[in-house]
Amino acid sequence: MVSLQNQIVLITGASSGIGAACAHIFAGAGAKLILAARRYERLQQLADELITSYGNSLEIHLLQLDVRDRSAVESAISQLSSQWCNIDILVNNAGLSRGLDKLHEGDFQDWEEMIDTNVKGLLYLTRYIVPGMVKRDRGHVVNIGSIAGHQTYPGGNVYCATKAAVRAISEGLKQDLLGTPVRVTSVDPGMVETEFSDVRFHGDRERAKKVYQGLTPLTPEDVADVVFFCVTRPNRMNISEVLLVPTDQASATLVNRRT
Ligand code: NDP
Ligand code: 8X3
Repeated sequence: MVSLQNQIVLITGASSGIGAACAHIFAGAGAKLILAARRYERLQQLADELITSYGNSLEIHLLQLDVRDRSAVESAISQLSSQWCNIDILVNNAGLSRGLDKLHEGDFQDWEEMIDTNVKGLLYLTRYIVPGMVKRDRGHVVNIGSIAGHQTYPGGNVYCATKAAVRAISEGLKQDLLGTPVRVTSVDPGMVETEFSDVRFHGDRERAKKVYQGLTPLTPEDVADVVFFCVTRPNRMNISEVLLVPTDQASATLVNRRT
């Protein structure tokens, strides 16, 4: 098992859900954390929680960053100090869905937001960080994909397309890094209860709650556990793709609701 002690881990979308759960599990393993998101005060709250739980020796660097802004990503990465710039693990987690409209009735702004965040943002982080990994002969990129990248569901159209793109990008990156020790993993969850559905439905909490009604979804910690498992395997081993779903979910459209 690879030790994460003192490894530098950058997590995008750390202000909530799966990203925040990843921050917890990596902090518990002694990693140094670069936590990125747009909501800086949420990152500060998380950092306080982590220090309370894991102690003052925990090293954390916060980045207020919109992954859609290529020049902001470039300057955030290029301006990291020597203490922080040698990133060992990149968790490309920032992402969102917007709406569940039929494609022919879809909202252009929703489409742009999903494509710019889930695809282009992930590409920007990867493009600015992976060259350093190749140079240092070490590194691991974990992309948070989705079951939506494997199966399209009604109204999922553009969100599913972005996650199918993430899957293709992970596969392509692995191919392009062949011959280097840098590893690439796509962790693809089914339903996880986070702020995801609140964001999808633009803050309509009642509608968001119904998504998980009568079934037991995954928790963000379940996903973080899988990410942790993947990055701590021996260096000879690359877990390329993991699809994890709740026991109550058989496919993107087939779930077991008890009510
Ligand atoms: P949350 O809404 O709880 O978290 C999403 C995170 O992404 C937030 O921290 C948010 O931070 C960040 N984010 C969104 N847009 C941007 C941006 N432009 N720049 C920087 N950060 C951004 O949802 P989840 O934890 O569920 O989602 C995490 C990932 O998991 C996403 O990629 C999602 O697609 C994927 N996923 C989720 C599933 C689920 O059922 N929940 C299932 C499968 C995959 P902030 O707003 O502060 O910027
Ligand atoms: C999130 C899971 O099925 O709601 O990627 O799209 S799903």
